[in-house]
Amino acid sequence: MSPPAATKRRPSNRSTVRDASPAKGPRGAKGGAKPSVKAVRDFRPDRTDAWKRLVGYAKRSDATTLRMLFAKDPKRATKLSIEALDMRVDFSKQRVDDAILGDLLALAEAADVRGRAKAMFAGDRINITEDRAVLHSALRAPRNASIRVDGTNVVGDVHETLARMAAFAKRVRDRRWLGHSGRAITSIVNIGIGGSDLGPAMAYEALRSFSDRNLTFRFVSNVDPTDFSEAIRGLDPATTLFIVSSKTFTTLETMSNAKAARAWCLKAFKGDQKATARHFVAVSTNAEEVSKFGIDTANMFGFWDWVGGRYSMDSAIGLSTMIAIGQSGFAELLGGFRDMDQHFISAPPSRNLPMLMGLVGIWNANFLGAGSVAVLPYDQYLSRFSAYLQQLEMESNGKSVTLDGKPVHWNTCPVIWGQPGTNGQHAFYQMIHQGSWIVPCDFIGFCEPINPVGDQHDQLIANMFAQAEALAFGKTSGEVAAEGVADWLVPHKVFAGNRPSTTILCEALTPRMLGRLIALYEHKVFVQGTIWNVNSFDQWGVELGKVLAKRIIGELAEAKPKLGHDGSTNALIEWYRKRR
Ligand code: G6Q
Repeated sequence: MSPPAATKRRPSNRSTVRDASPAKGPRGAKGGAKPSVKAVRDFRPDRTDAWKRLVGYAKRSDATTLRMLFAKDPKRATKLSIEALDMRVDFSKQRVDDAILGDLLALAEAADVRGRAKAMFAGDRINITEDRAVLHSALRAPRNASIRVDGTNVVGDVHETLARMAAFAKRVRDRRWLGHSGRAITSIVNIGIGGSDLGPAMAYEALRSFSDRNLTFRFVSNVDPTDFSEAIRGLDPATTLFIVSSKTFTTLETMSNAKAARAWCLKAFKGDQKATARHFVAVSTNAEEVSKFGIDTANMFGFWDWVGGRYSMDSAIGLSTMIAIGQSGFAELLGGFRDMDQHFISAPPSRNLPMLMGLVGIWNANFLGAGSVAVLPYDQYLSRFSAYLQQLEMESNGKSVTLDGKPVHWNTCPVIWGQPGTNGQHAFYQMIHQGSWIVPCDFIGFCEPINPVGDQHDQLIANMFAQAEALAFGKTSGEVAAEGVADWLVPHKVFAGNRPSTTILCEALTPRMLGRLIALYEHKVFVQGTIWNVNSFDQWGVELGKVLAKRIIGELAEAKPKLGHDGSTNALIEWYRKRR
């Protein structure tokens, strides 16, 4: 993409940044001193000139269709595609032109996306409500890098943990990690939830073809006992290892499942407590709780408060991934993350993949009124990718107050959903093609098949190209009528087209490529959160439900609880208690 002229404009109302008073230590749930970082911004995207101009373009945007944009500029596909890191990302089927892109880039400049990205990479405490640095980039930093938090270079700790993980993973992969009865471990069960589950579960599926096929991997997350019961089905306790993954080691679901696992394991070993040490390891920041549970802290792999749960799959939370694909595979995965980090921090905004992904998302959500985004990988191995992104995007940017605590007057994170093609084509694509909502789509495909069978991979990718083409260009009533369709049927067969999508075409689904793809979305989330001026790194919205659940768990256990909820909740509790 050539940088549109508008990027050179100086936004008239640049983001104002004020220094807050220095923090006096960690902020508890009730909040302590004011945040120490230059992060409490009163930036209002809707007050920038760029935003105001974008509102104007959006009003006229129905008059400019993708058909017209492509007809006007034969080089559009080349100009609006970026080739980098063995991928071609084609934005040309997004409803943007030079003026729109120019002002989106001006908006990013007004929000100081690049400055804020540098602050994040440098370890500034940009997660102001938890007074934490946001340093998932340090998890993949090379050994010789220096990233300081409170004066300490954290890269050394990262590599020390990676080395311990590698030594452990190798013992398991070499069948030298023996269970309590002396038999080698061959089944690995990760117990965790949210950020301690979605990444490992997604990565295992994605990289299954690189994994040791003689090891069995299962993932347990839900407090619903069905999840645990089904996960251990067919497994032998003597050859099963549980990785209890929990940053806090206090999460209700994970601790309940970990206790169930311990009971299942100890039952097989006639209550011999010593078995725990051979069949349980922990990934956590909470050594005290790990030890209380009975796991030897020598078998605990740590991480740090500057790693957010949903940004943690490349920390020790990825232990199951490393066991599956080995140390070298995991190093490749980290290398992929790092490639995208470097691209994000160094590529000019108009050629910067996460920047452009973020900006077209803002255009679609804030100006074209799209309330959701479908992520549609044309690769069965990415079957959990959309679920992973749901957390990454929606937990990060599903906020409605700004960093300075004011209500937002603009929409923030849309709903993220999707599943692999071609299956969705036979189900929900109808709505994307002819429904009343605009659903921007991300199509993700790979040139090299992992499992070549006849021409099936070509069929798969042909379908992906066809869907993006159909969405963009549709079929007019004239074209339908020209096929001899009866007049009354014509309206039903018309495809309005003009439906935006981005196509991400990658060379091959390798560990390195997976790392690049995930970091692409991580930084896209950062770009959008910065423009919306929300804290992308906290998740207070999950707290209230947790607190209420604790209270109700107590009430379900009591003989005659005094219920003080609303009428509906009281009645539901009573109805349940009578029938369970
Ligand atoms: C992610 C969230 C959340 C978290 C889980 C599990 O960013 O913080 O999904 O990962 O609640 O938490 P623990 O790892 O502490 O068990």
